[in-house]
Amino acid sequence: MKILAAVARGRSEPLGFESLNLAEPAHDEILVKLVASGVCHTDLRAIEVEGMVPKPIVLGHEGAGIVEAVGSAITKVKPGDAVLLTFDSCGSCPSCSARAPSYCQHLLARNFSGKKPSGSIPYTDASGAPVFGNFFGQSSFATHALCRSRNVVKVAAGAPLDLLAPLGCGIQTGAGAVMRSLKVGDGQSIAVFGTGSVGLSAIMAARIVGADPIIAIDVHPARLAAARDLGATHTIDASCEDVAARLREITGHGVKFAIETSGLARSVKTAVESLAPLGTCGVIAATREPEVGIVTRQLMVGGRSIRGIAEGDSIPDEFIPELVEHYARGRLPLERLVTHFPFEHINEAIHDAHGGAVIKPILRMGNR
Ligand code: CXF
Ligand code: ZN
Repeated sequence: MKILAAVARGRSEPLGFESLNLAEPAHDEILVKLVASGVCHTDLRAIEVEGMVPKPIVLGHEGAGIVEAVGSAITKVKPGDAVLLTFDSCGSCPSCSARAPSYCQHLLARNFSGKKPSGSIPYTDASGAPVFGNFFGQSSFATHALCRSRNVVKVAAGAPLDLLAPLGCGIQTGAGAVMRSLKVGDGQSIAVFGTGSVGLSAIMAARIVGADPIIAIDVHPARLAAARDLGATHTIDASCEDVAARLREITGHGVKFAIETSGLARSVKTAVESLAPLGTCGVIAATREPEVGIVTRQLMVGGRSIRGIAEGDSIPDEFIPELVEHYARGRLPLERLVTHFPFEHINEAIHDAHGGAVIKPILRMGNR
């Protein structure tokens, strides 16, 4: 079948709209007609960083849409079902067997290789040349996506897909870091470094679990205002305040939990240094600098920990419906993070996400 997709061909070129050929779903595949897709910073990184994914490729990994067709082995969903798309995992490695699919041993092959698990390349372009896809098991910057059972989550008919789309990555990453990975509890202190969509999702989740204080750190006053609006009890402007000193002032002996979403080495260092004894720092963003400068003595003395977090330790079939319920009850006001763009304006959405003019761009594909 023919689909329309935004194709990334080179690192400095804008995405280009192309008609591509996509095969009908195989026995274990699900064809989804996309209604919306969030844009995540990992999409931007994949465009920019040479070698992160093969090119040309169709990116996008916060898709939401309606099932159009299913292969013969699919029982989880049927045509007409509304679904959110998320990361893919193999389902049988030690991590998946231990209910930790976001640490699947085949995570890179399943989500970043540009190929299907069978090794085939999903599309051909107008000249018959191959185009990579299957990004996070979906490639949602398109009118249609081929997915598999493990990376689709059914939601209620009529659910607002053009708001819920980013639950599949950015929102579950931030919220899951608080609710799943770190299991932050009532009355426990948390500092969130970076108030993009992941950091703000962590703040909304921290409010849901009753964390206190909830301290947001960023350099943009508008983002800090958004953080306060969404649950932060305190904010620190790192452009003009001494973050470590302010954290000590607010908490006395340091924070129980820190979440680092900015990807800045000095921010990771401050986050770790700000931990109370037995505190944990969750690292959600990869730093570009090779050295972070954490002194192991800081970890050892006081039993402090630092741990990496991918996709908020989410088991999507369980956690995404929980988040949908929080949204429905008004506890996860996603609409405050979102700016909508028509699919045709994808390069503008990417530009605005880059510069921080918008928190979470969501593309509308014009279906439904
Ligand atoms: C994540 C996905 C899982 C591995 C680490 C990076 N990015 C999501 O956007
Ligand atoms: Zn993402």
